[in-house]
Amino acid sequence: MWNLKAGGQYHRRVMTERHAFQNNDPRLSNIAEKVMAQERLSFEDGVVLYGSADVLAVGWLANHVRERMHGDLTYFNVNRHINPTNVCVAACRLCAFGKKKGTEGSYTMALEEAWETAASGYSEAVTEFHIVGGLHPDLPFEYFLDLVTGLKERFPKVHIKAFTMVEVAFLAKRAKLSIRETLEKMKEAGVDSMPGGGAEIFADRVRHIICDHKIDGGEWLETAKLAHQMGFRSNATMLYGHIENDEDRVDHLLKLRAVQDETGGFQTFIPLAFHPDNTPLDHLPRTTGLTDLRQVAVSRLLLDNFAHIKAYWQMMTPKIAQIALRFGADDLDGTVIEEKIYHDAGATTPQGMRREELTRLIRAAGREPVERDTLYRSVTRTEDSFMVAV
Ligand code: V47
Repeated sequence: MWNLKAGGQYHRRVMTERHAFQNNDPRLSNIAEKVMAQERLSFEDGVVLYGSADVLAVGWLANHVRERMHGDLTYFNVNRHINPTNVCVAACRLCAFGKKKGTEGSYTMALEEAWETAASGYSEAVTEFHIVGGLHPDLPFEYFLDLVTGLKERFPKVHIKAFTMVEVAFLAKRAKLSIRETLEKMKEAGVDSMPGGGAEIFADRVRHIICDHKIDGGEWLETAKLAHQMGFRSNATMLYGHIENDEDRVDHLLKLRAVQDETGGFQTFIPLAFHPDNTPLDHLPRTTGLTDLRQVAVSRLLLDNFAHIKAYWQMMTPKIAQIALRFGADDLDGTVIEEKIYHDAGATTPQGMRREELTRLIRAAGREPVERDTLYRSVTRTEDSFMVAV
């Protein structure tokens, strides 16, 4: 139905059972109809969603989808990040974390140290270790396998989400193994799933500038596909807010959607806002709150085959992440305990957050917190342990 508004502007209202969608951008009307009819959005729709001045209407649509999928349920986990080394040969312009071997601030944990780190800094049992590191020029593949095996021996109940597709491809090359053989060995060692990092932006033009020495976008997607076919679940990310344009972002999201159609192996999508401090791109401005919220919303709308969209509070700040729970996100990530990648690049968020604080943020957004494990099974806690619903 069309309503004539004062000033001659037409506003379209798309009726649903419970709500009416209103917008100040007529280009959103067709998109709203598709969203209500659960039809897939196109590349052109994605570009319109990024370009629309009516961010609240875009957010409303994303929230509609989020509530259709999850109601008020909002997920978080009790996890710990471990970054075994920051030594990296890649020298990506986007990164402040990676250091050349032997330079100031570079480090590599001895295995004992990594295992001790895993046990430190929390009083509640974590359900997940999130392990990401630099591309070290001479640490052997066995170091990473031993790291995982040792963690599994010490913490048999904890899910190990380790090594981005970029690390998998790099370790395969170093060990002179195929990607399949590398993934098989990781599985034998105890890797349970993979984090979503290293995806950045798939478009070659952008990738050449921000992370020239990493695998290209096609290789990232092929590695993820193979991992899924071998039974791993993984996450997917997109680094936005640097030199990419709206078309690059849509292209990235639709490439992920196409792989997900084939494998169904992605669990959650995590948009990551570029933090420029201490990187060669430090002349670029930081993203704004509305850019972050729009990114969450467009991700929810385009990635119709992803179950979850994560508002990673470490990257967005707890306040924006909380608002994102009304812009399409259904997950805040976790307690983290110690974050390095964003803090090296100027993040001012706390290093970690207690479980109680995460649930408070979720409840204050009018949502219902659910502690999950990495595979989104609900977790029930006893005093010093946890149980996963299967
Ligand atoms: O791949 C690096 C990004 C990623 C910067 O799977 C930067 O659950 C912004 O992937 N500014 C690693 N971003 C982190 C990651 C991640 C985080 C949380 C949860 C999950 C998950 C995965 O961090 C890198 C890169 O895209 N990154 N430097 C920077 N200066």
